[in-house]
Amino acid sequence: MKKEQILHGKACLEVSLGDIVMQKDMDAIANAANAFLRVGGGVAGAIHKAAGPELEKEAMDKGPIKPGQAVITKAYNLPNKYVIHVLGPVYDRDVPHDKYLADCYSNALDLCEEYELGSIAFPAISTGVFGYPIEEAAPVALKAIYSKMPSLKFVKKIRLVIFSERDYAMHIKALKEL
Ligand code: AR6
Repeated sequence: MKKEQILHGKACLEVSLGDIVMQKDMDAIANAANAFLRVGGGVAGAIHKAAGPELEKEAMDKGPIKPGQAVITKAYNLPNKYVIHVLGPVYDRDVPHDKYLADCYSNALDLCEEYELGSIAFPAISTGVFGYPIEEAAPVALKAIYSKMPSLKFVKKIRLVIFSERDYAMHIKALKEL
């Protein structure tokens, strides 16, 4: 698997090329959810398909959520303990989009700390259906995670799982510019 990583504080930040539902070694994965925490497409569709129908039942009771917000559920048939559902900003609508996008990563990491989790994998939130250009989203995501790393007590590994070679290259560029 293609990957690059950096250390900061006591945590490791990794960018890898892959599929968010295949992260067997991670305690939690993040879902690029919709406000009502329904199944949806893209990352959400893949996560709900792999987790099974129980995931939507639990998640829907926790919605609706607002841009930047994060909620946690069990992971059911996924190989992880938890799914952390975040609502990314719709690029043209939810402004300032960079603040809402950073909040997604920051609030998800806060939930990991609250649940004393050691690791989480994120997809590139908002960069699909929600239209956030990948070259703008990559540095926002990486900076939001990087700035939280020194304060993390439980989380030791954060992985950004990127779905295409082109998007992966954008994230590696942003990782090197941190
Ligand atoms: N693993 C990792 N990344 C993936 C995968 C996967 N299996 N599948 C797609 N991506 P999106 P959003 C990438 O649209 O923009 C849903 O319908 C994809 O290439 O899943 O936050 C929800 O219900 C893209 O770069 O999330 C919401 O309504 C990135 O993941 C809405 O879409 C995010 O794409 C959320 O839109």
